[in-house]
Amino acid sequence: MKDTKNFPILKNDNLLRAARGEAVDRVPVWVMRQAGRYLPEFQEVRKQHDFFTICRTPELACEVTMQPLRRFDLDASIIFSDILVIPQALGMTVEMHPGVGPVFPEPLQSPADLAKLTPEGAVGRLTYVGDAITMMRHMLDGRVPLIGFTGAPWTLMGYMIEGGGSKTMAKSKAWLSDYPDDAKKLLSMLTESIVDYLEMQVKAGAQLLQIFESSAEHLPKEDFLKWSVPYIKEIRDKLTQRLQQQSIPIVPMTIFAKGAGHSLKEQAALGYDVIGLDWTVDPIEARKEVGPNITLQGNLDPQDMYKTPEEIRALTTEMVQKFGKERYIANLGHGITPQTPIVSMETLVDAVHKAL
Ligand code: 1CP
Repeated sequence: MKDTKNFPILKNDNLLRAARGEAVDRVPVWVMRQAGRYLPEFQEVRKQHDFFTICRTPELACEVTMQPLRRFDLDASIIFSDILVIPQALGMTVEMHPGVGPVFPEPLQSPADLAKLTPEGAVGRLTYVGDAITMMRHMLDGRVPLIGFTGAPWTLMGYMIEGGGSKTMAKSKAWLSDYPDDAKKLLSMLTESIVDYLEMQVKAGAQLLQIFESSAEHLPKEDFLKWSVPYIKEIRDKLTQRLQQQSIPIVPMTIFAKGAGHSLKEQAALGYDVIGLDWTVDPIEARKEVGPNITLQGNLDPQDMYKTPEEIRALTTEMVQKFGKERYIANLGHGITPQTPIVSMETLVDAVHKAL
């Protein structure tokens, strides 16, 4: 049943070409969290099923992955899942409370709790993501590439210690200063699981991988370079090596470290093909920082999606013109928010395609 060899031929490969630095027919565009709460058809599915049931049921995960593609002329799909499936596979309970977000009833409270985590066989508990990826490749019928993803170690560590979203990451930061060896142990454990998980996603059919370091924004530059960057580099290096050993081609990889516009040069040295930018970064400045050999992705402010279609079109056109057609993937600077009007997405996608 699991056919990972005879995938349909890709008809629109602009995303992959942009990621590899090749010429594109049009600037590719997709949107972080393009499946989700701003879509009424997603809300309908959500009324009937728990969030993680959707993630764990390939038919449901594929249905919601497909939803934005039915409405918008997007150039990529991203498999429906969540970054928090890794903490779950490590033995932690994660619940998704509507209107609140993720909740861990028993977060890591002290280094002694690390002994409760179960890294052995963790990737075996995530095969449902691989199954959804394989099913989705067939369902897409080659229309656009399929993106796989993971959270980065520091971001996942944050959720596991804070027990959910946090405005300050105070407890996680206290681990970095009070228990640095245990913090390293946890970050290394997460890194290993992430490499296994991404290897599995590539084998299942993921055509590009994005690493979400969404909580980079909480770290000052020095701490970002110490507690985030080395693990992100290790993920890329180990995955490349792992796939090479099995003669499997590596797929392009994107690092999206939100709030780390202070370290674009350092990010450009990590071996990733694409750097995702949040909306605080100026496109021209970013290009100067990273040089010509990296693809940039981003970065319209998600709050701009509440403006009028005319304003969204003008802002999008200006953004695309600043980035240019080479080595560029259009996106928002973070995930689309739940109250975004549908017409804003239509306008964004159309404006990207018509900008150049
Ligand atoms: O369409 C897509 O982009 C694919 C689906 C996707 C992705 C890539 C979801 C579905 N989540 C994610 C990644 C994710 N999850 C990130 C990284 C991206 C980002 O920074 O936005 C993070 C931080 C999470 C954690 C998470 N899951 C949050 C944030 C909580 C916070 O404030 O700290 C929330 C609200 C979720 C739930 C979630 N994940 C996805 C959806 C559609 C939802 C809404 C849940 C619901 O329906 O109730």
